Amino acid sequence: MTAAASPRPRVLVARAVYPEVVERLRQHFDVDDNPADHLFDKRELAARLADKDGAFTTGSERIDADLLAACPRLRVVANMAVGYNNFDVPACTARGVLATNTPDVLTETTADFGFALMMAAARRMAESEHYLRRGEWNRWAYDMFTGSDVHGATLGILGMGRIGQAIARRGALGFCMKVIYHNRSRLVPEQEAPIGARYVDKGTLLAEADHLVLVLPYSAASHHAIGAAELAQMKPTATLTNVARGGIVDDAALARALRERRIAAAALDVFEGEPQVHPDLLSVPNVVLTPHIASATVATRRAMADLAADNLVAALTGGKPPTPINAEVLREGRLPAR
Ligand code: 8YV
Repeated sequence: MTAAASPRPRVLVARAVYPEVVERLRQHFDVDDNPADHLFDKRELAARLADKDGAFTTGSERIDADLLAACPRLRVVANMAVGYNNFDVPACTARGVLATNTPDVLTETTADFGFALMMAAARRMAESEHYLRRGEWNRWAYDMFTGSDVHGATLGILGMGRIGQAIARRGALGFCMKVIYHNRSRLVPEQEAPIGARYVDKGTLLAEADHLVLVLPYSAASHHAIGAAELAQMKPTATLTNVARGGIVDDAALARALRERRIAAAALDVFEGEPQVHPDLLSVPNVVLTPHIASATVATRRAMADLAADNLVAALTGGKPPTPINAEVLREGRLPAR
């Protein structure tokens, strides 16, 4: 069928995703999908998107000004992720391209995982498991893998959005933790009070937290928000957990701090340049490493895929996309009307 003869919008599903979700998209669109889950490089992505009206993306696809210039038909990019640092949002807005993400549906799942990672670091779970697997466990010892308590400790949250608040709730209500946080903006008293959260400056957060959890979005402003200088301000007994984005932590500086026991332990689900992991992190024992799976439960990944599809369908069929990032594009009326 020639391009001009096609009556339906065309969309690219850039990564392998639930076949049922792709089938649903086929009910509305001509779908170019990627069941083999080939990772498109910049040029391949531009070529596949050149004749498309919409894209279903994940954090792996970079949507920037160059790509948008090469894809003049594009009207919507629907990310299956709450984070959207893979999108140049101002460039999308300038071209009238709607960008959407998948907030809310992953909040509690990601908070569960963040809390679990923090506990794993505090109680040395990965380090002790590796020891057991290596066959080194031959006796009990009074100080074997002694860690630090989570209950009653001070939980520090950097980035107090939805996921940060959900982690704080677990700590305060489930584990009697004292919650301190730093964020671009302070919560309202009605949000702070139920969890006893205390707003502090970043220096105080670093100095007072027993367990520091990072849940802030990645941007130029948050690049290396935790580097050597910040790690030096933390307690030597403290743990650091990152479930936000790689690049917020200077991984080389963290590996050094862990090796020199300037902090006790860390837990990382995200890495600078992932899926590559800094080699120094791979060789320090006191860090728990997971491959960016904080949102990975069967139910939540499916909910994320469904929400990304909802956004794509609504945007290209005159509906109201549930979770737009740059809603001004909708107000400016550049997408098809119902
Ligand atoms: C995704 C995430 O798995 O939602 C996010 O921002 O980091 C994860 O839940 C990942 O980005 C894939 O798109």
